[in-house]
Amino acid sequence: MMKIYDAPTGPYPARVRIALGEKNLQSCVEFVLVDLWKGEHKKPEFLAKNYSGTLPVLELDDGTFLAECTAITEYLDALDGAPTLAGGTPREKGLIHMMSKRAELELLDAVSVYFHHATPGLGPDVEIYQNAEWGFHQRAKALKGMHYFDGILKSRPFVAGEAFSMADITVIGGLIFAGLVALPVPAECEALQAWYARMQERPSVKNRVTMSEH
Ligand code: GTS
Repeated sequence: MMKIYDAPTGPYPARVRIALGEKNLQSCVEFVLVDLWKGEHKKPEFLAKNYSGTLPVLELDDGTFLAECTAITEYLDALDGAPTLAGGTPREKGLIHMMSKRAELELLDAVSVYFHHATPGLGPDVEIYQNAEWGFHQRAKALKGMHYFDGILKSRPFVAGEAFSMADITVIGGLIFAGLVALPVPAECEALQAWYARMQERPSVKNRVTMSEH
């Protein structure tokens, strides 16, 4: 049985949980809780699994560790030989990768930097270096990113085009994190709000937190 090291309510873990739900793979993994608030992810034992000290991490049956949501999602998506989340054609793959990376750079990672640098973050024991100015700069970047994705979603039903993909999952992660740090989607971003409401109806998104309670 594969193992996922994560935290049930975390925005990055959410990305892999949504991917598992979309691919109907929830019963193929065992969840191992890592307590971020206690800094378990920065302890040598965990750093041996993921040098970057972040969640989630997927452990394969042969002992291989996969970190990075994008890498884990691509792996899970390819298992059945019918990739949907990372794209099938070269064009789809390129567009999805670009839009997912953009969602990290312009939204999700920016919100994360805001959280870790301009708020108490995970507390003084874990946040050993903070730069509030950088954090607020990233907060502004995230808000700008929301406007960008709003513009994208005015003209297409999903972030990378006509179908749900990893790029949608990454923007969802961004909005989950934004919700946790009280950074709401601006009212004028109507297309982004309508898309997010639709996304929250998907079973994979709805059931992600309780997925591990079996
Ligand atoms: N680039 C990584 C990925 O895509 O997997 C980022 C992962 C990440 O930042 N994960 C968060 C983390 O480990 C988990 S959560 O905050 O979403 O629950 N943060 C802890 C830290 O100290 O940065």
